[in-house]
Amino acid sequence: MAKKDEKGVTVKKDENFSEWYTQTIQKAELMEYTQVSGCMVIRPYAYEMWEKAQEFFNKEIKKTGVKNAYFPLLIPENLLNREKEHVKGFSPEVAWVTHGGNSKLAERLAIRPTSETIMYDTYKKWVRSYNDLPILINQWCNIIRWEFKHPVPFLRTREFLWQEGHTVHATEKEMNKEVKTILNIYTKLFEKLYAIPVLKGIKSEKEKFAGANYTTSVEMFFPDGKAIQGATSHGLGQNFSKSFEITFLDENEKKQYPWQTSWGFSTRSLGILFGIHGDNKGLVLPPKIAPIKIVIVPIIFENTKDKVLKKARELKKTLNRFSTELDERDNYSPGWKFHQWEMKGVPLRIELGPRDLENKQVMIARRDTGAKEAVKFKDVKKRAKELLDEIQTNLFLKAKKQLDDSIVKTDDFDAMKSVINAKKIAFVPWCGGVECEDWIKDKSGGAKSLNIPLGQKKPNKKCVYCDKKAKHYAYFAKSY
Ligand code: 86X
Repeated sequence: MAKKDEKGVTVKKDENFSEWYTQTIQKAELMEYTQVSGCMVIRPYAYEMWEKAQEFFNKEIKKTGVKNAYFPLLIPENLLNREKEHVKGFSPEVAWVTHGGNSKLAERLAIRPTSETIMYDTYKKWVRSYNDLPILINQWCNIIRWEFKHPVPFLRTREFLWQEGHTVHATEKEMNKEVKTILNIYTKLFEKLYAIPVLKGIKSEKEKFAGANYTTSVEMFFPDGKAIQGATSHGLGQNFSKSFEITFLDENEKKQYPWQTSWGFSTRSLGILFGIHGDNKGLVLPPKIAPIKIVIVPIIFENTKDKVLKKARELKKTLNRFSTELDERDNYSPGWKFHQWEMKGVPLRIELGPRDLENKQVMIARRDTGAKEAVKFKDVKKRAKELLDEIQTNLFLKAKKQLDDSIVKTDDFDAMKSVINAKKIAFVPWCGGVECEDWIKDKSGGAKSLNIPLGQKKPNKKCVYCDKKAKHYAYFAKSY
């Protein structure tokens, strides 16, 4: 192992968050840079977490009838330009394939920046009558968007992995139901697996996806005081079905344009996970998404080595269903190992030395609180299970408190500005206007609306900024 990696994270999370983040994800062996800016390696330790997210999400969507498929990476230029509203503003980010070997292609091929166009051009062939609906398809794939803002591993990369779901329905009502179902699945994914609380709601007119009738999202709050979108679910209306000529005959043999949804979350969610739960020692992983939930570190002395290792291996077997790692490496000291596993965020550490062996016990240390306790061999399995559950809950509650403490409700614009400046989230009565949002952004030092909680009753208030009647309360903050 390289010398520089032997040290822990050298800055405090709350003093220099971005440096803390950069160091932590490298030292915890989550990623590696390459020669291409914005294109990073996702190392096995992080990829395993992505697999956990895939597993969780696949299970949920499959319960609702969604199936996975795969559509091509390359999209011919004419298809990408089919829906002008959707590509508008995005075109500078499209990466193109122009040659096959040395010969120039007759038509440029876009590397998918999102797959609406290629998928809907295909759906058109599959939809004839109401019997062909709904279409419920998801794909897991990579995306390339040639951004020019400086890249941040996981959070803003030119290539990333995601899932994109694209569904087609006979009625608007079914479309709305799908949008909501998926938004609820995202909520569950973040809250149950990632232990991250979310703000769930509908995007403002300004912030919605231009190709959609409306956009819903789950938003999260980052320790550096910026909000970040974790996932979105769009009600596309008939916008795409009209531009891609997807039509069906209804029960009365009448030609109709179907109603569509699209929805996605990406490997950015892992960056959010690392950023929210980590501490000064490095990563802190919620047990449910941790690739290794328990690490056993044997305390080795020459004369008791065999006995201690024998028991440690036996313990590993008992704890195997918690993905337990036994660190038998003999070229590192226990203290060094403790630090490394802390850096990697492993939820529980079990220490076993000759003295413990005599007492028929182990020491168990929690990564989230640092608390240590002695546990008798016979109780280890049961106690480990309890502790893992406690850690999962504790991390969620801690993040929830941090989120709740960051939200300030006010209907005064000066107060709103102070809230934004203090790197918090303002919850304000708002008219929802596009122009008004421009003004607020300008006058508040860059705050955007995050989203608007669904199902609220209309406030009897004026808009926080423009004095028009408020339509609803909305969250505003600086964001990624
Ligand atoms: C918007 C919309 C939507 C499916 C999602 O948010 C979830 C999953 N897609 C994505 N979007 C673009 O449409 C887009 C288009 C082009 Cl051409 C581009 F270069 C970048 C884009 N970025 C976002």
